[in-house]
Amino acid sequence: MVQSSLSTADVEPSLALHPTEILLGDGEKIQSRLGLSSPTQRIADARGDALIRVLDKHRGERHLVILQDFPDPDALASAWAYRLIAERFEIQSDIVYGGTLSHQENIALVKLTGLPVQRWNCPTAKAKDWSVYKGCVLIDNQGTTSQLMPLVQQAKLPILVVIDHHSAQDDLHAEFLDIRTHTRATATILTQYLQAGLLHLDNGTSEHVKCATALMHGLRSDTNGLRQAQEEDFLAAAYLSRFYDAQTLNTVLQSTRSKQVMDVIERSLKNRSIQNNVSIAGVGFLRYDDRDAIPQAADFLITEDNVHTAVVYGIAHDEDEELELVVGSLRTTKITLDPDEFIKEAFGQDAQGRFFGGGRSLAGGFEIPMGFLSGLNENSEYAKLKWSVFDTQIKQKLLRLINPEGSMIRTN
Ligand SMILES: [Mn+2]
Repeated sequence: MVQSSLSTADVEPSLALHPTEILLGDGEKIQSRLGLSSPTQRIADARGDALIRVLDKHRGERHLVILQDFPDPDALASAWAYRLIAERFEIQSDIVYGGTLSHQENIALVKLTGLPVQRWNCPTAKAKDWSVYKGCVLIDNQGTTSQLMPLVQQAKLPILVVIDHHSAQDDLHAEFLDIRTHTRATATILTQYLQAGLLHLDNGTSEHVKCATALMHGLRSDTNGLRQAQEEDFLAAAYLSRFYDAQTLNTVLQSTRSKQVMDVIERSLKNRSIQNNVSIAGVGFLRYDDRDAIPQAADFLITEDNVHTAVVYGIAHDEDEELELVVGSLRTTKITLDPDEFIKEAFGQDAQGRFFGGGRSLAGGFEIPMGFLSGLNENSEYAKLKWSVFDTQIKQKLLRLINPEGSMIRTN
């Protein structure tokens, strides 16, 4: 496919002279709609122009696009759309994640669309030649949920672009930041960039159709099947509907749950306790690769009558890397509950002042490293003891917020 590149040399003068039109390198013009449209659209267009300038500055380079360790459809799709946009500036982007692709829907999405993403677990990442990269890009995260970030710092890779909708983290410096905490999905933000003309989707290009399908899936999945979508998400979905492949999306959505996920859901049902409309369930130990079962269990628990918030957590252990940590997920339908604040307030910060988790609208997650207490679970008495300590402590911390009067729980 021949596609000429965008150039800010062409963009800037035309921006100044004719605010409604941006001329591209291939002689094509984008309607920037500055001045014509709603304030929201004008902001989106101005952001698109700013992104063009940053990409132009890094023309010809190779970048690392880092996703959270357990990438969700929103992250995967948005990174792909970003990569296609950056390609127009001859920028090569390698999309990587440090953990596992464990949710069967995500595995199906990647397989069916050929989504270009690579798993870089710690040994793989350490063996890579980092000198080929001139910078890194964070999509649908701000670096706090990736175990690759210490390696990024070690390699002294500058953060060039951040596009995200999670609550803003302090201490984040990048050449281009687009963090919209009120936007439901990063896929919506990327779709707005496409609509602003940063890349013209074409029905005849299979990669475009597949990327549009992934974006539609990402957008749906972060808005609970569009039930929590806002106007901008519907507008983005309407635009994607011209390009996406409904049949592929259907196949992705029909993927079944693995036995491990069913088992975790079963344990969460059995162990749940409900107070003040909040359902809390500890599920004990699970394999690191099955970590995605936890948000799925939370999704399930929240469907119970009179439950507006569900928190599910367990101890995930990775035998290969001797890694052990408490992972948890929060889901809520209560619009006045801010998952980010809730998780930060419940669990506080570690010795370095970093929070154990955070969130976005209606969902959040947390991870607590077990450090010295990691491993040696062959001794089942010890494993039981360890679980009961963490289980009790997490419940106490959650209940302090949910039920401020009687927060000390009985052990039974
Ligand atoms: Mn997202």
